[in-house]
Amino acid sequence: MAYATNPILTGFNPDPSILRVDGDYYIATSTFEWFPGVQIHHSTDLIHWELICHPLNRLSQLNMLGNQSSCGIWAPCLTYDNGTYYLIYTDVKSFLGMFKDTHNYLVTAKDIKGPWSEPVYLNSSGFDPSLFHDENGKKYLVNMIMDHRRWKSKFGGIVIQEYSIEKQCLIGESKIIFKGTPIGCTEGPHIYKHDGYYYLMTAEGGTEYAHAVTMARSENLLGPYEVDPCNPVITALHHPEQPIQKAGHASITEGNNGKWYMVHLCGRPVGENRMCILGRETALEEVVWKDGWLRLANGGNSPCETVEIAGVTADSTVLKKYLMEDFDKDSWSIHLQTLRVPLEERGSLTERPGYLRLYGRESFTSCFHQSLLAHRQQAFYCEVTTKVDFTPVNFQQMAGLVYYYDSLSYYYLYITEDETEGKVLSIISNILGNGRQPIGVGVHLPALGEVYLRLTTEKEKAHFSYSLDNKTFIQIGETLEATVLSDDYYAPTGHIMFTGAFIGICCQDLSGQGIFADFDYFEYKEI
Ligand code: 6LW
Repeated sequence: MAYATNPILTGFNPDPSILRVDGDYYIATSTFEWFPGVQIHHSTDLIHWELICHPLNRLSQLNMLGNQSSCGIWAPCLTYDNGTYYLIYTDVKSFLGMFKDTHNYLVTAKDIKGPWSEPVYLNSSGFDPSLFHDENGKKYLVNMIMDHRRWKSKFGGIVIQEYSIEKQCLIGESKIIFKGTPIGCTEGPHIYKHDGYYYLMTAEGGTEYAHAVTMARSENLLGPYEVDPCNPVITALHHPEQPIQKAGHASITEGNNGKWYMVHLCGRPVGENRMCILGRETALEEVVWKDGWLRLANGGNSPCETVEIAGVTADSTVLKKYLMEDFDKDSWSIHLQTLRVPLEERGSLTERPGYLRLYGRESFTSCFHQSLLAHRQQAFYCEVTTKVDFTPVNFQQMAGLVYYYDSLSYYYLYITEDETEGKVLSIISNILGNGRQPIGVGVHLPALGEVYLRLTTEKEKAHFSYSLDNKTFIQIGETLEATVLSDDYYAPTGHIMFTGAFIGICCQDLSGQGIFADFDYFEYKEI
């Protein structure tokens, strides 16, 4: 017996869109302001998953310069028809306040690993677009309609419109086919044809602890749709004691074994305030079609921690993740991402062979040109180490290791030059924009030479340490509260944010003199 353990995609991998082609499974997930855009994981057994590509790897496909935090790629939809892979995505330009600017695009490829095409613009009427390939060869785009009018629900319903491959645009009239259920917050639509019915699956309840999956069906694509009498199909709302929470925003596929599976967004809260440090992740459930409706195979409607995968004899062990990126090749690991745009001239793997040279640019507050390369945090217990050679000449020049949520919330262990104390190692703690420097000027460092910087995370807690010999690591600064680097920590502000925590290397030069820092390696180790 083989089984999958949830979440199957750990760390910030929300809004999963699953696809099976010729016995291979693929899941596309959201990447927000992180570049390149969209993560596609691959599996042959639903248990072991490998990140294989980011389809949006060119500025002509995705230019997020200036995008606010938590904007960018929301909820991609990956489908396949007649030898072509289709990826629908939204580049959200802004979302705080009354309005959201949500531009929806389509790219295609003959191979899942690309090259993916230039984008075709579709519409901007709302987010969570999804492409349905009908049996008659016609294709339809569905998305949620964003309604900014204060006397209406922001969630204006699910709209459908035909897409023409020939004309490469939406054609005909659009129509709202589903206004949602009393659960509300109707989004994340996907249409499936099964046993003569069109099934419209949506996410409802909002992406936090009331999240749920709603199913409706119709004999006609354009409706009317009747809601599942036992709705919702899945939610964790009534079981706050369970480790897998926030179950919603799902997609389904038939498995190689003839059974059906659902992947859905989930969260794993920690601490008394139930904060999901690892962001929203992806879980798997086995589902069955029963009496014309979709049901969880476990008989209930709340998520499972493990799922038996019939017909698979794979070893169910999932190894702890480990990455040693030593920057000795012409590109870095697929697991490392930049903010909003590629590093381009801000980073070099050739100026000093075996090192990544980061040229100092803008601060973490900037939504434009940051010199930062980071790995999503995918486990509660991990240790990240880098070795950096940096010789700043003023206090506006910094380089180091950052534990990052977004432009307002991060912990930064950095090297700088103090006009009185010389080269020092210091810490910035900036949470929801409230900046602190908990250790003052910082610890003196030798004027020249490399320093080892480390972050160790232990669920709700974390701490920085440093070494000059890579043998003795000395903790620097206080124990850090990790739960503040989470979507949930923003909730009291009235703003929902959407990303998880990242750990990265970076360099800033606010004096504009273009100083650089050389990073010998970046090691991410789950412990
Ligand atoms: C996603 C939508 C949502 O597009 O969050 O809260 C967005 N609901 O379904 C980003 O994950």
